[in-house]
Amino acid sequence: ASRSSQDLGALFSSQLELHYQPVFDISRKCVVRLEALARLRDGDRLTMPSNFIPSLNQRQRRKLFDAVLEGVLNQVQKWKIENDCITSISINVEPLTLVDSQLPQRIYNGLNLYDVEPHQITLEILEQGEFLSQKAAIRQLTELRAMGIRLAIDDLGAAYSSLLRLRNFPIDEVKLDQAFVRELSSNLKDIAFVLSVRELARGLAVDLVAEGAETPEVINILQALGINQIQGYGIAMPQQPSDVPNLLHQLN
Ligand code: G
Ligand code: G
Ligand code: MN
Ligand code: NA
Repeated sequence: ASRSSQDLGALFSSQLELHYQPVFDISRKCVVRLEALARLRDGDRLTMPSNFIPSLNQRQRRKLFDAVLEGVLNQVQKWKIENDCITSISINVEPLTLVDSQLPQRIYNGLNLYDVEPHQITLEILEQGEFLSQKAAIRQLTELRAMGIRLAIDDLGAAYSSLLRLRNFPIDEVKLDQAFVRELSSNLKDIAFVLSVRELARGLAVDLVAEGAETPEVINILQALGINQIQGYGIAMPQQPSDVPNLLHQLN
């Protein structure tokens, strides 16, 4: 696909750029996933999601998702990442965008067009925004998962609904919110939360990722607590696509 296919021209005057942050498996010592994070590029200036997503309407958010999906599929096809540790690229999706009735078909078409396997895409369900109907959400998620798409609950613990989502949604992965991880080396309370969520994830047989690991101390504590999948600035910052192969080389 050309650069212009990733252009949200009608939406923004700037180009959509995707940066990628790894999830590192500390016991296998390799990167298991990459999370795509949207930015807008205007010359030397990068605009972060918190500075452009809130002002988008629902139609525009759907367009953003389509553009991110296409960018990711294009990148997966291009990288042809040759190792068996990375299995999937993660895309952030808001509840209202996720339940759009045409979404499964749009993803299906994209996968076919780029010759990418469904399990190579993980959808991270964001805490921002509520599902209007739990029933409709579960129906949609069940359809996506039946297609082979991986599903994750993002920012677990950051909002009131997340335990119910964990209980009711068909998911493959849960990401413990940064709030429980960042101060792990100084706040003993957080150890209780991490251990409890570890047991919860084990009992439900879902992958658990700790987000927001910023220091070697926190990474060591997570490892000692039996948390293997770790994401955060202490592992790696989000990277430009051109830096990803080098990063994988360093981490793997
Ligand atoms: O990129 P940054 O690390 O600043 O992310 C800030 C927030 O924006 C996070 O909550 C992240 O999930 C969200 N975000 C990043 N990329 C996307 C995207 O493509 N779509 C949506 N809806 N949110 C995104
Ligand atoms: O909501 P979500 O988990 O998708 O948010 C991802 C956001 O968190 C991105 O903006 C990313 O840059 C940021 N992030 C990733 N790792 C760290 C970290 O270790 N510390 C902090 N403060 N932010 C992080
Ligand atoms: Mn996320
Ligand atoms: Na998150």
